[in-house]
Amino acid sequence: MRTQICIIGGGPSGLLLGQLLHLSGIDTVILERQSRDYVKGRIRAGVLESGTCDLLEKAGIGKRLGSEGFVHNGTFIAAAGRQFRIDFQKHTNKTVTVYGQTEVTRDLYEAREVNGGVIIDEIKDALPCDVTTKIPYVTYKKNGTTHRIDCDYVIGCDGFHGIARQIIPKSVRSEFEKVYPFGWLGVLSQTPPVSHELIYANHERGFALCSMRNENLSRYYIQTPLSDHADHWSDSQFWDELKHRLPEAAADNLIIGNSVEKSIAKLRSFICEPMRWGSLFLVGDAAHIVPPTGAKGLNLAVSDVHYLSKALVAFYAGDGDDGLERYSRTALARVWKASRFSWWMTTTLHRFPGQGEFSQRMQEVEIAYLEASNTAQAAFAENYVGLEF
Ligand code: FAS
Ligand code: PHB
Repeated sequence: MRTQICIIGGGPSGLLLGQLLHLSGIDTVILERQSRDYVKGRIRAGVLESGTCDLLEKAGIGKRLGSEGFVHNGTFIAAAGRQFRIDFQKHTNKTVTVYGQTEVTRDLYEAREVNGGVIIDEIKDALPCDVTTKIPYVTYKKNGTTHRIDCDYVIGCDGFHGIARQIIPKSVRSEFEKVYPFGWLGVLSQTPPVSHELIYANHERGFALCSMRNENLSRYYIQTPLSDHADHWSDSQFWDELKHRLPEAAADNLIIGNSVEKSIAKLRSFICEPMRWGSLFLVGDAAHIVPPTGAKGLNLAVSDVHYLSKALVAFYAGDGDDGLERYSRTALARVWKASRFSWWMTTTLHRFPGQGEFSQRMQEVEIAYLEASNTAQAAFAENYVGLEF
């Protein structure tokens, strides 16, 4: 088989790249190791930056996002029993939209089906080959048979545990990593959200986050030790602990119910440089991971897709490969800034094991400064709604 662009990974970044290239008449094949239903069923991110919403709109999948997404003009920060609000609209004239990654992925799969785009799922052993040449190809197994796809470029949209990044020789690859000494226990419940906007809570018992998916589907997270397992937590234990960590008014307002999903996610900051190796490009979680505290994971994948799709469209339009040459540098510049914000949110709002009194006071002062300073709130808002592409 031959195509112009072979995309490894049918998650949001692979699908969105495929969609944008399709709209410019560029042929792509997507290889995915899981089944479509498995990918569509995954529960991950929930907050979309304004730039992400604009690009999804441009990709032609803005309809449901526009009608079902929750537009948020601000967010709440809670600490020491009180909470204050940061107004995104006032500081940036921009908003974020709460619309689950599950929904984004579903919309992208539907668009791909409508376009007749090729997705080969449940494949094994995808392997990019000859990526240091201008005639790369990818081999993979499906139902025990080995297949080959010849292409111009191979795009690694295969997430943190994918194959693409491993292809870049260690001698060329630099990896920057910080693993946080705690996880997030997330619960999805068919209950009305506790607040019309998100609440990020710093508490002596640990971090907590109140988010949502729709009027009757809420998403809550609490910080837990890495040694914890989701099945060690009963629903009532989860609700009790969450109530402890929220200001009284919010705790009184919390409507509890049975969890429909419960899982623990590890927290890490990770960046791989470069994001290109010859005819191989890395996009999204394949190149970088951020702790979810800054709600940047999916949004960073989308900004990579923004830069790479523009560069590929220009290349196939005969406008040269300057954009491809600059891709890694351009994407990484935004990745590092969003990683800094995610690291700062995580460091400021979580309790670290063995955290000393000095760093405890630093956290308290950091939050007090944010509460009191218009400038600090403006900087927070600018980063949260998303830095310009
Ligand atoms: P993805 O990981 O989504 O997709 C990669 C795809 O490649 C997958 O479908 C995988 O099956 C496939 N693949 C992997 N290896 C392959 C191979 N060898 N061959 C073929 N296919 C292969 N972000 C937030 O902002 N908020 C959150 O609350 C949040 N929660 C998260 C919870 C979890 C458990 C995880 C892992 C991430 C979370 N994120 C969150 C970050 C998340 O949103 C990611 O940033 C986003 O999924 C990145 O999208 P992709 O780069 O497309 O990678
Ligand atoms: C979510 O809704 O899942 C969510 C929202 C904000 C975050 C992380 C996760 O920072």
